[in-house]
Amino acid sequence: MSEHEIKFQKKIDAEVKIEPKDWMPEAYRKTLIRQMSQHAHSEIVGMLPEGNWVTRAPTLRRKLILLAKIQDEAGHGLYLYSATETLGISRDEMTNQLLTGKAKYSSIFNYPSLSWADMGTIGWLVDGAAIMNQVALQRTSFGPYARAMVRICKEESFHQRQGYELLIKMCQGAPIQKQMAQDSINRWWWPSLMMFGPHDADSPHTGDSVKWKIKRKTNDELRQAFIDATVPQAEYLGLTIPDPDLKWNKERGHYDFGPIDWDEFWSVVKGNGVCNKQRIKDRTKAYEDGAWVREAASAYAKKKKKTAVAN
Ligand code: FAQ
Repeated sequence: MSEHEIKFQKKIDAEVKIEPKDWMPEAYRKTLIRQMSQHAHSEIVGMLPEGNWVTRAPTLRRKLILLAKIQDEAGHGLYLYSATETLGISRDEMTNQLLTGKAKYSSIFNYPSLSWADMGTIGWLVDGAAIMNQVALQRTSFGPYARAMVRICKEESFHQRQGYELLIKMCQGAPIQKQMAQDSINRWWWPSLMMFGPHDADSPHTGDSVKWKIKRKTNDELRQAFIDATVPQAEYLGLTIPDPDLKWNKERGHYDFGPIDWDEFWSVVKGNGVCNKQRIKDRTKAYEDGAWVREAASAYAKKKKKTAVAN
């Protein structure tokens, strides 16, 4: 280890945040750019499954909530892209990596949103899983990432609650509404567990990320915490989690659960999920449609700079 590296690790061990201009190992910078940009991409691709239901929201109140949530996700993408730019990569480069398939985004957003109940389930399970991961990231070692997470977590917790409240209403409604909620959980449960990534033993990045305190908890620890927190919530709704092996384990003090279909996970990650192609097509269109906004903003910035110089 070089002197720089020893000093860096000491800082990490002492819980001192790393800031953009501080010395950092190249591998630390690269890991952060990879994880943070993929996180940002997930936020903006994650707007699409919910965007699908804006025009079909059943009431004005539900429509307002859904619109506010989707706008929040755009904001999360913005904080995260900005935080990632401090590591020396441009927003254009990151966008290019997303649109050309070089960068990943969360597997969960390649599943279709088929019914209104999915708007509740996405909030409850998908945002619920996201929060479990992001609460730990509030203490991540890179300052701009940790600070972005504090605000994001506050908003995510509203997202989770609005989803759960939607499902409570559906479960108290007509039998067909409760059935819709059950069908939705049947489809989203396993993909939500996959959001936490492969088992620790199969996770190439966990070792370094834990050492550098980028990750404060491992994939398996977070997945288990999510299951333990979510099962009682499903019971309260009167819904069944689609896992026959799910059982409280007294000795472990945790729920045991059945095997995750990792073939499905990797197939989706590699681009073969139901919606992968559509998601990239939609993001590409949004990027192209936004060209005039970027051009106008650059022209305005240039004009302002010129005026500032003249004064
Ligand atoms: N999907 O060695 P690990 C949200 C990849 S935000 C796709 O364990 P790592 C809000 C991984 O990138 C959701 N790929 O990797 C919202 C790596 O490939 P690479 C996003 C996945 O980074 C809600 C390879 O597998 N949250 O939902 C996935 O240490 C509703 C090996 O894996 C974040 O991004 C996956 N699920 O751990 C928005 C949180 N899992 O890069 C709208 C920040 C793993 O070498 C609506 N990220 N891979 O090519 C993290 O905490 C970590 O990056 C993990 C993965 C835990 C996701």
